[in-house]
Amino acid sequence: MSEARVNTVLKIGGSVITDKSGELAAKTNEINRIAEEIKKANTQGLVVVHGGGSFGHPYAQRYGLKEGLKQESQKLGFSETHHVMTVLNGLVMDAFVWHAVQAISITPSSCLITENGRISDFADAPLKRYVNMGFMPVLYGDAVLDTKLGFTILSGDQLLSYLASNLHAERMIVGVDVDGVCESDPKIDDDARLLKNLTLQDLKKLQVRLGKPTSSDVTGGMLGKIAELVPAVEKGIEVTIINAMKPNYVYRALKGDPVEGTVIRKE
Ligand code: IP8
Repeated sequence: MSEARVNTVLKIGGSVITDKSGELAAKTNEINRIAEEIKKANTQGLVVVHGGGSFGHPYAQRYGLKEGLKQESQKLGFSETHHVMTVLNGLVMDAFVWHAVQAISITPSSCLITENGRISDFADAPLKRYVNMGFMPVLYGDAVLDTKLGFTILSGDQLLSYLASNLHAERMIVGVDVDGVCESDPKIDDDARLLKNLTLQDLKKLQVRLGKPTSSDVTGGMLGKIAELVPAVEKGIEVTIINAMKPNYVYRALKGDPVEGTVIRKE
């Protein structure tokens, strides 16, 4: 079969589509608005990944899933964590289908395996075929099997970067609940200065400076996000980080129109 024509991989952060101060708290208005923007942008060759927010993270943390299988009782936690992710994904899929987007959900725990937390095996033939046929695959951070750890938590960011690299995407767009990458943590510092353009060199310095992830986020917050994006950026895939809470930012980023945020390039 010919190569899948994936152009853009878009990540919608869990903090955008859920309320992270609650548990199992979906922001259905935001989910619907973003589905509408994606419909309106009509981007060809688009793959969407969403995060776990107040669905996946509290469960993954409660059962210590990221560190792997240590006791039998965690297996129920694995089932629960994966299940709540399918519930959130169902809400996202609801919004896409009702906005007449040809979206198709692809379950990471059923088609990929990690080794020590890194994707090592991905049965991507269906995904590629869906893209070739004009569908928009929708994936998410998930509880997944791991050859060394038994199981672990795969972040949507690792998935985003992996898909962009392996499907030879031209760009990645990351929608978060802040304006982009800032010099300090914008959730603590009101005067945090937005960094509009970064190179990999700048990124490395920033990794040292950016704050620790919040305790509710088992996959590492902004710091984890940036570390995950590096391999794709190294391959020359540009990343734009935008505030997806702001109406039409996702739409404008997809259209390639000017939009406030942080663009990260190789150099
Ligand atoms: O929100 C993690 O995905 P992320 C998903 O993209 C789970 O880090 C299950 C916690």
